[in-house]
Amino acid sequence: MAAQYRWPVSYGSPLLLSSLNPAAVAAGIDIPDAVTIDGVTLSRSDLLGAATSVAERVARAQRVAVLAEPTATTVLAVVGCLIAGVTVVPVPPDAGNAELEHILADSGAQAWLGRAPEGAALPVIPVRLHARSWHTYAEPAPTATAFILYTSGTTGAPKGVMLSRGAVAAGLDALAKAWGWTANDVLVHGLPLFHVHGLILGLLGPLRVGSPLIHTGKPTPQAYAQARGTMYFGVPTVWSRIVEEPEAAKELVSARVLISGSAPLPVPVFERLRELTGHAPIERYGMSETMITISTRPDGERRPGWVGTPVAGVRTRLCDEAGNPVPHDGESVGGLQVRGPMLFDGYLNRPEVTAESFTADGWFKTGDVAVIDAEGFHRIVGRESVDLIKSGGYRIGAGEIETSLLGHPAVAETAVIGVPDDDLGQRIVAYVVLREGVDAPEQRLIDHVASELSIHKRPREVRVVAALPRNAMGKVQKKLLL
Ligand code: MCA
Ligand code: AMP
Repeated sequence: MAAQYRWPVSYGSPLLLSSLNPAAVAAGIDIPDAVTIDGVTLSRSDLLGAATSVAERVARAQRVAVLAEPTATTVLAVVGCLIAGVTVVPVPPDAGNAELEHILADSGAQAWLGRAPEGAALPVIPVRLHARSWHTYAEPAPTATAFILYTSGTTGAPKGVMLSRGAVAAGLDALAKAWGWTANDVLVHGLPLFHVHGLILGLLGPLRVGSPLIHTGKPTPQAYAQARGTMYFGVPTVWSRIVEEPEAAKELVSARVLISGSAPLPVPVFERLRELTGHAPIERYGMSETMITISTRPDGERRPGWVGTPVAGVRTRLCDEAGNPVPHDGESVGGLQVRGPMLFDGYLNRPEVTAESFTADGWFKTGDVAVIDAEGFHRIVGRESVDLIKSGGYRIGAGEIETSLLGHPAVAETAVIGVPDDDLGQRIVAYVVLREGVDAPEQRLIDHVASELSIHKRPREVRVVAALPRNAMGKVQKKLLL
């Protein structure tokens, strides 16, 4: 457990989902459209009543898995668990067998809440959209684990990031302050509900701040254009697809803020978005382990290619490989380290990896390299490791894909890299040496990964080669493949 590394939590409302305060809802402080998703609109009282009914059914569990499809069922499952104080393990809805087995075994989830994948071995607790309960639950402690989010590392299977309720609340309050986010906003996005971006910022944010949420389903330019919100979230791939459709982009003129994160926003996309919508996008930087720690501000400078300054409660610094400080002069590059009240409590079941990811004096080593200028503005230069790939805003470990490919009978050796891609930021490319005398169409290898892991982890391209470039020690030289 790494709770000792987190700074003390001090946050606004003592209720994590403060807009669902039972007393306020009973007193008639309701809105008809708290959440709109998958063709269903839930008022605040619908949401509270139905989620409390879920809470009653799930309250005796400690930890449950939720197949995080973008549906009202997922929303009620997550909110019900938060009401009851049960830890949620969100599972990508398209997770293949290997990924699913790993997440369930590692997390120790006791049941599926809501819809379960076909052939599920765990018991299934149903979620009923029209059930209602008005039982009141005491607010669980801020130290309780709200979520275990699975995220890829450079090697091995994904690790479970433990996020406490206090960290979530502090992270959301810092963003509300940074972005001037209030109950008068209407948030629009179409991001997946199994990562910090779509789930915590994109669902719990509105429920804490009290602003309605419109989830668009697939985040297409047309869906964003039609939604008519004040605040839009997107990963860079979403924004680059929007600027390719100027008619849709122009519909965003009436928004208050457009916010980009999860991966670097290319400068030409930033500029084109400003031209078409009149809004210079807000860029913000974060990680599953830290939530959002750095952002530009709607009332401050927005500099293309830069992600701004730390949000409330966060401190940042740069260090070289020996741990010595690197000057904040806008040019010197160093490893970015952060601290703040929104940091995670460690990787589940991995105390050594948790300890290694913090410095002796309690700073989290992000693994990103950055520069900081004299005004405290940050630019993310890249990752320390070539083995962490960002594709469509998803963090994908090369090692996990290599393990999957090596499990295919035709593959003798493989090296997976991320190559620059205009649409996805990075595109996953697998170099493969086939076993002698064996042939396998490239598409079959791609499908193999898509069926074992999640679809977004599939290589977009497989390049069959006679040998991989190796150094004298026999280590694959991925930089030569790039
Ligand atoms: C193609 N498909 C296949 C295959 N080939 N399906 C199965 N097997 C195959 N071999 C089809 C699928 O049927 C599906 O089609 C489509 O490919 C899905 O491909 P995908 O690449 O996933 O879709 P995309 O349209 O290219 O997605 C772009 C996207 C997505 C919508 C931008 O990448 C996305 O949602 N990204 C968000 C990532 C995110 O939220 N990251 C946050 C983590 P069909 O679509 O027709 O069904 S970062 C974070 O949380 C931190 C804190 C932060 O900073 O925010
Ligand atoms: P994840 O844990 O999936 O959220 O991935 C976190 C990683 O995404 C960070 O370590 C960065 O490499 C990258 N990232 C997130 N936001 C940004 C951003 N605004 N600019 C550049 N990289 C980003």
